[in-house]
Amino acid sequence: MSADIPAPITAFADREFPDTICLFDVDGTLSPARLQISESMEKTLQELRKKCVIGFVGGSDLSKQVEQLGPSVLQNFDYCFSENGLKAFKLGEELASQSFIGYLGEDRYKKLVNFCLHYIADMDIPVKRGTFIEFRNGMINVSPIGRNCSHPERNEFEKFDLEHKLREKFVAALQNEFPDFGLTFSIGGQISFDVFPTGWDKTYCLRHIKPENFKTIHFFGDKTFKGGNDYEIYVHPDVTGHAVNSPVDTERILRELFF
Ligand code: M1P
Repeated sequence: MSADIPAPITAFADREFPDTICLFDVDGTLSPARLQISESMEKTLQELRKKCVIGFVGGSDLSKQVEQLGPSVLQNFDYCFSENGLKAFKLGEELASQSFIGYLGEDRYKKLVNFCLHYIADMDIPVKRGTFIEFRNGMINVSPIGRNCSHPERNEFEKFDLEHKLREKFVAALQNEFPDFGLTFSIGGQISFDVFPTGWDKTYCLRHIKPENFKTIHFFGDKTFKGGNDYEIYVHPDVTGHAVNSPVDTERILRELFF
């Protein structure tokens, strides 16, 4: 949030609804995909934080979330969950995290990466850039065009993929090749898919908030359909899920619920 807006630092118990937490997906929910949060959304969240506890849970790593939600993100949210909560912060303090490589082991990891790189090399797509596999703490992110593409190139890829189902076919090939690796392949954004151990989806973050015993857990996300990366948390029995179609829609629902 911008420097001229002081972030509230009240204890959870002093919020108007101390037993309620609002968790938000990032891309398409708090900000447009891979773009910055609006001033209006920042103000809404600041007001919301006076009423209840707030957090975000995104598939991306923290550096991308800082780009999108601002450099003070760890101060402006009570909970910050990067990589589905595999990297987690409460009130700016880091919580215990999980490692993808620790789960999979170097040998199986190498087989997976080699398969992906061969598959991408054989793909005939209009544009290829760089960083086809991004290695993160709790997952890997695989992109046929490469994460270094420009914004117009990412939009073009998304359209091309919608027509040719490149990522869907890639995921099917991976599921066929590695049925016993216990992995989930999740298409959450425009140009890539995330690969993580089954169960390490966005519901993973719920274990970090369990000690607070929140009575109401709201979740807002735009990929809440089956196969989307918000689906599992959206349908979780402990969660009240809200499907949104844009950040503006998120603000509309928040106004209805809290203001
Ligand atoms: O937050 C959704 C997804 O955002 C990015 O996806 P893409 O670059 O394909 O638009 C990635 O950071 C991905 O990991 C994440 O799930």
